[in-house]
Parts: sequence; structure tokens; C-alpha cells
Amino acid sequence: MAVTPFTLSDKDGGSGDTGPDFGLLTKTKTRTQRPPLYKVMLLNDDYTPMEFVVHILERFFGLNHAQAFEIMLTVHKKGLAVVGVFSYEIAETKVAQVMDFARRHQHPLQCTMEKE
Ligand code: TYC
Repeated sequence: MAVTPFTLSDKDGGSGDTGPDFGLLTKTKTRTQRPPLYKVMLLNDDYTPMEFVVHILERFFGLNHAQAFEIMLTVHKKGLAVVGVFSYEIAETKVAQVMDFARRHQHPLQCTMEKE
């Protein structure tokens, strides 16, 4: 917050030719902070089937089959990829959903989040 003092000129029917009035007003500027965003990333491994990863990307990240396949291949080739950017709570939920789904199917797939 910044407080800026400023003067009023003599337009208020004051005493006439005695110069400007030095009334003091304050302006308060409030800057709204954007909430921080978090990247959700999938990590490659040697065991999780490609189709399982594609399924996860469709199911939890709302990607169509072509987008999901492309991101899966990026993870497979590069080691990891960002699959989405979310608020903290949404990112945390996505990571938990992916890790839980992978664990229940006994795949070692890893999903993490990182502040953008
Ligand atoms: N590397 C895996 C395989 O060859 C496929 C895979 C892709 C695994 C992406 C994890 O996040 C991943 N079956």
C-alpha cells in the first residue's frame, strides 16, 4: 500500500486571495496479489505402460487422446513434462489422484508439483 499526500487548489470558496488551501487527503492503492501457480509434472520410468499414462492424462487432466499421447511421448523421451499449471490446492489434488491411481494399479509412475 502506498499513501500519497496531495494538495487542493483554492476552488472551495475559501478566503479568496490568500493562496491555495493545503488540505491533506490520502489515497490508498491496494494491489491484488495473484495466487501463485504450480506446475504438475509426470516423470518417466521404465515400467509404467504407455497406454496407462495416456489414460491418466485423459482422465485427470482433461486431455484428448492425441494430446495425451503426445505428452506421454514427451515424458518418455525427455524424462519429464509439465502436464498442467494450477492453483496450489488443485495441483495437490491432481498429484494425489495420479499417485493413488498408479499405486492401486501397481505402477511406479511418479507425479510431482513445483511452484512456477
Ligand atoms: N517409459 C515408459 C515405457 O516405455 C512409458 C512412460 C511414459 C512411463 C511416461 C511413465 O510418465 C511416464 N513403458
